[in-house]
Amino acid sequence: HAADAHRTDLMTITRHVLNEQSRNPESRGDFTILLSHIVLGCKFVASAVNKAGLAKLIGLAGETNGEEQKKLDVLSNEVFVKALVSSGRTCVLVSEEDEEATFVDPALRGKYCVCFDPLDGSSNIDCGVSIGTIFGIYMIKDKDNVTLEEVLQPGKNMLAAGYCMYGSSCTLVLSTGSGVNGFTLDPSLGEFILTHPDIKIPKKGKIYSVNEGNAKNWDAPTAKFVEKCKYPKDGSSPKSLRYIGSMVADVHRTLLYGGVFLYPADKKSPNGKLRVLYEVFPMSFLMEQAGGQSFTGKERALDLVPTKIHERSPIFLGSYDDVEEIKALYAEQT
Ligand code: AHM
Ligand code: MG
Repeated sequence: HAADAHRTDLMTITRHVLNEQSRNPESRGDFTILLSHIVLGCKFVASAVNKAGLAKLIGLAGETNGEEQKKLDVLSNEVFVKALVSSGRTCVLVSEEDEEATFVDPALRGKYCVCFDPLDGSSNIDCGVSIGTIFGIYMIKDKDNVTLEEVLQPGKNMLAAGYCMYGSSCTLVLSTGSGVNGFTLDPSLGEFILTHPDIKIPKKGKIYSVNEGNAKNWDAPTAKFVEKCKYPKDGSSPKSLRYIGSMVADVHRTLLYGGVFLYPADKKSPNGKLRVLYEVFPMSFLMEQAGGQSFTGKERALDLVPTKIHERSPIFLGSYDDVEEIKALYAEQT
């Protein structure tokens, strides 16, 4: 029986990625090793997030009583940096938590660059709402002579990207450039199991996701688009609004249910809020891999060439047809 096969033939994330990589005869397992260190970081954060409400009572993992509690985002960053460095497969790291890029000690260097936001959705941490980790992976040509310029590549050069959502269950969504797959953490096994193979985003969606509190500062195309969502003129039903304020959760819902997620430019923040290297690029990569689109208001998001590591960009991503509408509104304007 198919159901039996599922229950007894577990496709773990490691097995899945090994299968994918084995299609490349030059693959020597480096990527799989890197990924297993990212997965370790995600498991640690999942466990810490689960205990967060109790932390005052029992302390978070790795901390003894009396020691001052580390903030969850700081703790998560430390775990990811240490896991990535010790993997021996990275040469440079960019984290939302660290102002400067981290260049790995030459003795521990590998060929990958990882850009990540260890715990995104900071405003949701203290109230137990879903938060997540986001990561994008590049290959560096010459690990021994890597410079910051090499980190500032357009997103389309990314090798892999993913996120882990610490929600009602813990879900890791990954693309290595041949589609998108979702894995759910089985806490009793401590393994991520393939639960959402080959995710495709619906071509058109019924949901829009945006911080509407910023409406008074929006540019004309954004305002027009949201107006169309609420008062469609073509006889279709209005879209529903869903906004969590955690990019990972809002993008995850968009990926599965369809629709659009936007963090546009506004008068107060002309470049929007979200960061190119570890928020906009990985999510755009996943969207395109799932059959959707991602747009900055000017261009395909993955064509953008960042000029600094913490650069921001406006972002509109989601179902193909919905993003097409937004592109048309921006084209009209110019
Ligand atoms: P953070 O890095 O402080 O957590 O901010 C990023 C988060 C995203 O997860 C989310 O999409 C966005 O900020 C929400 O911003 P806002 O509160 O302005 O709507
Ligand atoms: Mg963030």
